[in-house]
Amino acid sequence: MSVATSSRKASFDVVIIGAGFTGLYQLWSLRRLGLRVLAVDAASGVGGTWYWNCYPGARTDSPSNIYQYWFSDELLDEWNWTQRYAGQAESERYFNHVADRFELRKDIRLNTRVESAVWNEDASQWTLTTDQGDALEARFVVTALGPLSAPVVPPFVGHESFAGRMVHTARWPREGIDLKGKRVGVIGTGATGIQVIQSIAPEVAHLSVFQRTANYAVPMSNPSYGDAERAAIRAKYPQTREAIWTTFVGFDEQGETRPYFSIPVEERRAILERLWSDGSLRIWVAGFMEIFFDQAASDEISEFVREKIRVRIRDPKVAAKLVPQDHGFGTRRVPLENGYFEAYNRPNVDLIDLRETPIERITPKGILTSAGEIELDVIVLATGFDAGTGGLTGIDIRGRDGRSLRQEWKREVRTTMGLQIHGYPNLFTTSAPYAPAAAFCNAPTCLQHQVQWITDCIDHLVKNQRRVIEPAAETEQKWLAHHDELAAMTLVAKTKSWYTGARGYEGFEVA
Ligand code: N01
Repeated sequence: MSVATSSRKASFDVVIIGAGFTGLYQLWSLRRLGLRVLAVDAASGVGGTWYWNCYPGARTDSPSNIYQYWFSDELLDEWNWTQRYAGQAESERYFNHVADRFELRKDIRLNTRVESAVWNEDASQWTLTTDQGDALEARFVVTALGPLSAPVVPPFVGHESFAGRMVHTARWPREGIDLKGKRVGVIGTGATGIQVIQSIAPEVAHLSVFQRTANYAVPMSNPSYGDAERAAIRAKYPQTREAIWTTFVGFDEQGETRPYFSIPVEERRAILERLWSDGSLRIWVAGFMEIFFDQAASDEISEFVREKIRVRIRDPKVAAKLVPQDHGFGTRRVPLENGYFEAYNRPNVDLIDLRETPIERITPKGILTSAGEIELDVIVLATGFDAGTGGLTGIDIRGRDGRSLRQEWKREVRTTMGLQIHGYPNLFTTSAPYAPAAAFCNAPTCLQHQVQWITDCIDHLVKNQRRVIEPAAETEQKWLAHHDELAAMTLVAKTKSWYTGARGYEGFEVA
């Protein structure tokens, strides 16, 4: 059944917040059940992450053959990926194609930001209000906000005084910014900062990189695909489709099963070399599981990666700053790179180590560190996201008895398997904290898994005429205890990163 999408007050079975990877698939899935579904998105186009993150060099680092939907054989047959790792524009085209191909647009309202969602106990339904003045009633709400959708702007003193241009990578203007001949500062060296730095270094007059934590990164091998490569990849789709649901983190290859230290040292080294030369994330997620659990194995593998990085940087003093020493390889999100470390061999690129010379303030002319002022025309904030929580707390969500998710999560973030929250009936969340694989996964695999679970659950409720579903407080407590028990065994939990919610500063603004 189609729905009118123009009225200000309207009723639906399900409202989905977000029209990115998850939202589009959720819409397709729920519509097939015959439900009245609307997806709402603040952006002016579909694609979520791939709509917003149009900064220079933005690209996936899961291969295109597993960074896609599996629900339609026709889609798999007709969409032609042009590279192993798709760039932002190609990914965005894919989501637009999906929206058109499956006629999803008629049930999507763009340029519409959900501001609040209030549970009405008597009517057993949600009312959502938007910045366009809509009042949308829905029996179920699914949040498809993405884990990394609320950009964080650190509270630098003097922020407002900068006379040049300051831009967060996730709010990059779609018309682009001409950086040619400019003095540019990039703050942040996560996956995003790395992609920006390696892309703009050759074109800017001068690039100052402000690094707080050095990151490991693996060189990307990104061959173009022609018909022959695509045919070979398609021929393997049945196995790939099978594999992604059963591997450790939703990639298409399982790691080494023998214990790390049971393998002779030369053979260990040969395996690491083979994984490294694949030019992918295999060395991280399809190598040795011990990097996540065993300090001695982590030390050895981390040193292997450090050696690989060190030799690429000419100045040993710069190399010493770029080689991570404070955490093990793979305990934070590992990015792929293309010439990132070589960028620091260029005469127009400087590395500013913020651990030695912290930022004191932003000035009208640039950035003042404890070593002096660096004059800049453009400041790029590659400072990441309020991961997992930011999308949800950006909406004023009121559950049973008027409880506020924003307030509750200030005290403690809680979910049941990342899919529901006690006190918020009929609210389903995706890419939320405490899902079995919310962040530590090839996102498309785990998000499709979550969508399928939510679809089955709603189908079950509707077919069995059950109006409300909500996890019990004890169930949630048990789940959190179980999650924490497992997480505590890992080196990931002992490392500061967006995985563990660490931001390194108290206050911040969500852009
Ligand atoms: O964000 P981040 P991101 N002063 O949080 C620094 C996905 N992604 O946007 O590490 C100075 O990783 C911060 O320093 P520190 C991917 O999952 C995927 O880069 O906290 N610096 C860090 O260097 C990725 O992991 C792709 O000490 C400050 C950086 O900013 C996730 O998105 C591409 C600071 C933030 O790094 C997030 O990546 C891009 C401050 N006050 C992103 N505050 C691909 O698929 C923060 N920083 C390839």
